[in-house]
Amino acid sequence: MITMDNIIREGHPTLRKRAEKLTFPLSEENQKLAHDLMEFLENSQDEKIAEKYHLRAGVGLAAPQVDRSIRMTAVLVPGAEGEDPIFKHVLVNPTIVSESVQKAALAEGEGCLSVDRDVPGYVPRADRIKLRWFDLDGNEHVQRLKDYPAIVVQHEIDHLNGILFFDHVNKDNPFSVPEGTLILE
Ligand code: 4LI
Ligand code: NI
Repeated sequence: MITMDNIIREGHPTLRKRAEKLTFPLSEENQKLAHDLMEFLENSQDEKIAEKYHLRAGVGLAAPQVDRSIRMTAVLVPGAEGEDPIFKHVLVNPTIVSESVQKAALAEGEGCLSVDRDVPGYVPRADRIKLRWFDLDGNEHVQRLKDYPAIVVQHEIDHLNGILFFDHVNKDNPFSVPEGTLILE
């Protein structure tokens, strides 16, 4: 299983590389990675397991964060207690087909499992995206996302392009955002 020891941190060169596209069929190794990335998110969101293994909770984990420079990321946005997840997929070769002009940012800012410090500030992103990706079997999916799930997916796709969330924070005034940006509580 993936633990925090397997997650590389800010300063590691892999986090700044553009990750490679995958081809199908996926290798056994990459299928296992997909499973392990999602298992980490499930474990990290389970209070008991997270405490036992010292896992920090996350809703997204991208392959480059475990030093695998390939275009794969797991996303697990939980639903309300006892409800199904809002978005739970391993995305292979994800692309944003189109995005809204409307921007949005999380009120509390963003965190990242590869960043061991608090970086305050708004991270302005598209509020709505049309996402295209491939599943592990090579089937294509297209889905529209908005608000929190859209922000998480953009954060994860950034990892595939060597971008970290604080690259988007305004250096002079971290809490200034483009006019009309929605602040998501
Ligand atoms: C426990 C169990 C407050 C502070 C609120 C925790 C289950 C921050 C928010 C979680 C913040 C779960 C999250 C992200 C933020 C903050 C990620 C807690 C895990 C909230 C996910 C990728 C940015 C994603 C909303 C500096 C590791 N996640 N909170 N940002 N949650 N979580 N990001 N922001 N302020 N990061 O971090 O997975 S997109 Cl689900
Ligand atoms: Ni991250």
